[in-house]
Amino acid sequence: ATYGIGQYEATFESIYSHESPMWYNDAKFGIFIHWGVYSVPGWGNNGSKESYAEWYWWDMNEGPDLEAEFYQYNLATYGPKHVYDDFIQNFTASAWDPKEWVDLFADAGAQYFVQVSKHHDGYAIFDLPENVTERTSVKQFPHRNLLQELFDASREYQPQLHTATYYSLPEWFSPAYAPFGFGQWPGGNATNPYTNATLPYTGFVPVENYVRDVILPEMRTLAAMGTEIMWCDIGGPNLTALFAAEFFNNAAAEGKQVAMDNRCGLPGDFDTPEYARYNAVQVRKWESNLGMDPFSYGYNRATPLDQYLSPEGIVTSLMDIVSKNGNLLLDVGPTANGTIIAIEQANLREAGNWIKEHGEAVFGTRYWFVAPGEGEAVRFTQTSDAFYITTLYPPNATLVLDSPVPYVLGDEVTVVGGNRSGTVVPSTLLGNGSLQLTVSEAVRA
Ligand code: FUL
Repeated sequence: ATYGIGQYEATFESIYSHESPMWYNDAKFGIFIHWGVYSVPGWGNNGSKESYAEWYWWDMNEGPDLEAEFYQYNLATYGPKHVYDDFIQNFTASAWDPKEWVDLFADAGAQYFVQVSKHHDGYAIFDLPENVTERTSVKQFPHRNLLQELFDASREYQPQLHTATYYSLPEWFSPAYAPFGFGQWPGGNATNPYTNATLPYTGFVPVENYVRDVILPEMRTLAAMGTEIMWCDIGGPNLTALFAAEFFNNAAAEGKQVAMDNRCGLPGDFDTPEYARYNAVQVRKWESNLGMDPFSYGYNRATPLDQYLSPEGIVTSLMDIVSKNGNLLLDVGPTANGTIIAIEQANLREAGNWIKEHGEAVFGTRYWFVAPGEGEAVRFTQTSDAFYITTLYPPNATLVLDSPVPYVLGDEVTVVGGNRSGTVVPSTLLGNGSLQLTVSEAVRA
């Protein structure tokens, strides 16, 4: 891909010609952060009933018929007159040290993070002019430009740690824009029929105005703050081609490379399967996003701690995804005071030990053209001068690879990482062409 200065025009074809940057293809592992007003209730039910906790506002408005347990939980916990924006005063960030976050991301071996800058609830955690919106963490609680503080803290780790932002295009229930937005009050007005709570109704604006006066300036603000990925959500009415041409051209002029995902209303640079992943190699770049929580991005206090993704789960997911040309964007859901809960921290750090120790098989690699079948507990990556075999479980003493691998008689197979790094693993080709490795007790231990 080339990224020429002034190369991009605000047309579908021009923006579509952009590709995911080299740093992004090399980075493999990012941390997603859903932190906002929804972190205050921080609840999304559990088990098979679990829903995304960052959807609290949506679910609390669904009423007793559609979301009975949600409705009851909200009523029992906060009473009938409590509206979503009453949570804002408890979005305190009182225990938040952005440096602790970026230290954790670095310990985890992550190469980038994607901070939610504004979710569907429309509450931005960065500064915006009053004529764009007053629902920001600067104008209201906790009266801080949280995104800017996080970006500032991440400087210590740059350029290794890339800084990026999630941005939801539409907003729910905004008194000014709801009618064309993603959601409406049930019944189509600004009073919630189930709680009788009424939001100040300021009249509705046409969609073109919302896109021009809210979405575009918000995206431009994020670009000016130096976001390296515009990770949009939901799509819908937009001026994305106009924004993207500026975003790409300005980056090129600064000698930087930036990316957009596939949810900005255009195909974007990479696909974003959600709590899902591809089973086969995809030639187009992709990124699987999922929470460490079994089914929520935002903090969910109802989730038992033993259900968070384990260190083994993180590592095997990463290697599976990377072997198929994907990146892993793994989400943490901090609490309202800015704490990343202990289980998430511990599991990220433990996974990070493995990831960093085996970094040469992960970062900067490319996929091998064939991914082993589901039953085969190995994954392949390669660079221009090495081929890597990662076992998803401790291997048997004799490991036979049925998949075709670029092995030539006489090639040396050695251990990567740890204190046995460099140890030779005896290898041979079987009569049917399969590679057989003899993995000694010492190497397996
Ligand atoms: C979805 C959103 O609705 C979820 O809340 C979450 O942000 C996920 C990454 O994208 O579309």
